[in-house]
Amino acid sequence: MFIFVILGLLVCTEAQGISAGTVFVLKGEDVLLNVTNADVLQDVFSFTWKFNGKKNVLTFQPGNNPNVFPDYTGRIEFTVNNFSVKLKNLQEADSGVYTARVTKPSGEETEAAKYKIKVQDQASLPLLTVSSVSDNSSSCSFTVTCSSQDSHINSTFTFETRICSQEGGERSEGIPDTFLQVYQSSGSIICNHSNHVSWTNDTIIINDICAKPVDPEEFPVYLVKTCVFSVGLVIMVSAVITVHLMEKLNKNK
Ligand SMILES: *[C@@H]1O[C@H](CO)[C@@H](O)[C@H](O)[C@H]1NC(C)=O
Ligand SMILES: *[C@@H]1O[C@H](CO)[C@@H](O)[C@H](O)[C@H]1NC(C)=O
Ligand SMILES: *[C@@H]1O[C@H](CO)[C@@H](O)[C@H](O)[C@H]1NC(C)=O
Ligand SMILES: *[C@@H]1O[C@H](CO)[C@@H](O)[C@H](O)[C@H]1NC(C)=O
Ligand SMILES: *[C@@H]1O[C@H](CO)[C@@H](O)[C@H](O)[C@H]1NC(C)=O
Ligand SMILES: CC(=O)N[C@H]1CO[C@H](CO)[C@@H](O)[C@@H]1O
Repeated sequence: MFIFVILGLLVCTEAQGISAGTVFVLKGEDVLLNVTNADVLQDVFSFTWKFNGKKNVLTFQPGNNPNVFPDYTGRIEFTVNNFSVKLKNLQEADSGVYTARVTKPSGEETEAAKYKIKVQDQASLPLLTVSSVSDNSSSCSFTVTCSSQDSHINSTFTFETRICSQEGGERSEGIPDTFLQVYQSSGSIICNHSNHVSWTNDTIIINDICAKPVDPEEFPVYLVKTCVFSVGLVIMVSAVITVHLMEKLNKNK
């Protein structure tokens, strides 16, 4: 009987967690959990950060030192002014729901913040292989397999005198929030393995497969919309990365 009640409670806390927006964090990185609702921080008797609704992370009573629980000593920073907590060097086991609760002097309790954290490892290197190449004077067609440890996709590309077309190409993996995509961009076939915090790719140059050169510069614009979109994406991402790098360099000076 008791066990059922406990199970029921667990299910409830799980269900609540799903409604909180998920924050994805790369394994080994830090995350700052803010209490943005300043109103609830007026007139605090005691304050707690909890993990998955039951495990204490930290308790605090204004005027005293914060009390950090054993699993978190040395990897947590608490800011007394705004009650935010920084969790450092996150590991997969830290994935879960973090809630902040305020108790008023009257005994009234309020939820001050809630975060669903999901820690993801760097996406592993995928592998791109080519099979069944058919190449003649008017068209070049081939099938690629883009694979990661847990999943794979097959996709067939056909190039007919400068027209590029593709069948298949995208898949969510067995592992949630991890993706495998294959597409052509700038004369290459790209197999992209990504999750919310990282991506990596394996690439094959089309001209290494097809004897007749495929020059993306010469594709008629209206025929390669889908291809150009990927090129645009890569350029945009590169531009963002370049700006970031330049900012970082400037700061270091
Ligand atoms: C907390 O606030 C800081 C800026 O004050 C922001 O960089 C950070 O992403 C916020 N944390 C979360 C989990 O939203
Ligand atoms: C809380 O304080 C910390 C440390 O000063 C700061 O990094 C963070 O952005 C603050 N959070 C909010 C929501 O103001
Ligand atoms: C070239 O190959 C394509 C597909 O493999 C085929 O449909 C086409 O008939 C072939 N053309 C010639 C000239 O052999
Ligand atoms: C992809 O192709 C391989 C052989 O090339 C085959 O074994 C596999 O079942 C195919 N997978 C899908 C999802 O069609
Ligand atoms: C791979 O996929 C990610 C996420 O969709 C994207 O941000 C990244 O630009 C892609 N990389 C390449 C080389 O296309
Ligand atoms: C890890 C990896 O293979 N990264 C490559 C992904 O693709 C870009 C070009 O789009 C290469 O520059 C990277 O080396």
